[in-house]
Amino acid sequence: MSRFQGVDYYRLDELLSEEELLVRNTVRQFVDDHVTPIIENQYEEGTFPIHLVLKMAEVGLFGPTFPAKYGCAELNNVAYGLMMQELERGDSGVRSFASVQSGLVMYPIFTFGSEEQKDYWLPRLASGKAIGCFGLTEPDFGSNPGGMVTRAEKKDGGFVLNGAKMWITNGTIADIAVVWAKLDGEIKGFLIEKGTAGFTAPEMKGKHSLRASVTSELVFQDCFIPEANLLPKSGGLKSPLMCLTQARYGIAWGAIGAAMDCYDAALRFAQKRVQFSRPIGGYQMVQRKLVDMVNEITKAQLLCLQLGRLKDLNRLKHTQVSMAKMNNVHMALPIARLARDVLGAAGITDEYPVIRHMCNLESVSTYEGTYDIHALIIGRDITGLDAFE
Ligand code: TGC
Ligand code: FAD
Repeated sequence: MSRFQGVDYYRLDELLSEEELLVRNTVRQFVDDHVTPIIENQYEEGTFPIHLVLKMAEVGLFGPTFPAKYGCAELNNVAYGLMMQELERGDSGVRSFASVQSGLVMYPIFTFGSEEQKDYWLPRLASGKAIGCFGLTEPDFGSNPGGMVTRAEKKDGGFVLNGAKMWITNGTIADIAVVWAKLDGEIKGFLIEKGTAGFTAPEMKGKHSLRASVTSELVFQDCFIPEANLLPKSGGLKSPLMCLTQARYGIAWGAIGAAMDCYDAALRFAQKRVQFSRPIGGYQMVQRKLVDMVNEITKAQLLCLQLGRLKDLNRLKHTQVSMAKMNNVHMALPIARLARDVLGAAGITDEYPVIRHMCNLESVSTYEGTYDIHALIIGRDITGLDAFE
């Protein structure tokens, strides 16, 4: 049984099905056994634990909501969310790997792909035999991906791609890249296989955040792609934005996991650490910090649980996912900082997971839309007025 007991101040476990609890506990144990023991070293080295990919697949972490015929577990979205929560308790970089594989690679192939593309790629991605990445962001187009300049040109038997993507998770290690480019002015999705002539994916170095994750550029120079590699049902900015909704959903749950791990470390430390002849957890100001943490975590859990139930009922609005991504990352970062403070000097070391989570959450805050971008998305929804125009 996992040492980690979770945070459940409002008895939310009572709202979970047996299957959801089983899935949650399985991933919790997986993190204890395989992620926690190695993650500080990987983070320090700045490498992704690639040896975990097949093990992650065995636990069903890739495309868990997709049909069994592709080798997936056909779980509901609450179970999927709980998986992302537990994985991010281990590390945001490891959760990112799974989010990209499921939400940003399997989802667009499942949703916009041909039967041949689905039959070929989905079982490989589910089993971890193939790794995927998602190229939307460009050097000059981050929050505003609709402005992208990567271009596809129709040629005999296929397309020629020119352009560059930046900040792409898994890029260098990916067997297949889902890349968004303009074809006659309309955004389309393309599948680019590793080793295609004219395509390179150099790793980006120098990150102080998400260090146990590969981040890359994708460069296309007269890169020829066969006709069969166009995602035939994709079209317009809406297609990549639909993928972002999937990944943002997982991030909203994941941020809870990082926050729970920080709270757990701070609580246990505060109960033991003695200053002025008392455990620091007995001081009013430290208690206030711990209470703020558990309070914010509980609210974030409620937000995600209802979000997941709505998603399972097909009643989800993407603006609701924006709210959960915005809120939950915004609650997790201050919790990591507060936990770091409670730990004193020990909080800056790799003896505790807190500073790693804190640095990771800076990336999580920026990718998949910043707080302000999500605020504007929700602002547009409630006022009917578009601040992006
Ligand atoms: P806009 O007019 O809003 O949208 C065009 C059409 O798309 C629809 N739509 C969505 N549909 C599904 N899900 C969403 N999230 C959607 N957002 C919009 C919308 O209804 C519209 O449909 P229709 O039928 O009317 O045509 O387009 P806009 O240009 O105004 O968009 C602006 C904005 C800010 C919302 C959008 O560009 C945006 O979300 N920007 C943020 C960029 C971002 O988040 N990039 C993430 C890159 S991937 C990444 O970071 C991976 S991290 C991976 C990891 O975990 O490691
Ligand atoms: P900008 O868009 O330049 O924003 C800079 C600042 O300006 C932000 O504070 C933003 O909120 C603010 N801003 C921008 N527009 C407005 C506005 N209209 N009003 C008010 N404020 C505004 N992308 C992918 O496609 N695939 C990936 O796999 C991927 N993985 C990533 C992994 C990591 C580790 C990181 C850090 C990023 C990743 N990204 C990925 C890119 C990520 O999605 C972008 O960084 C993000 O969308 C923000 O874009 P930007 O960095 O260009 O910032």
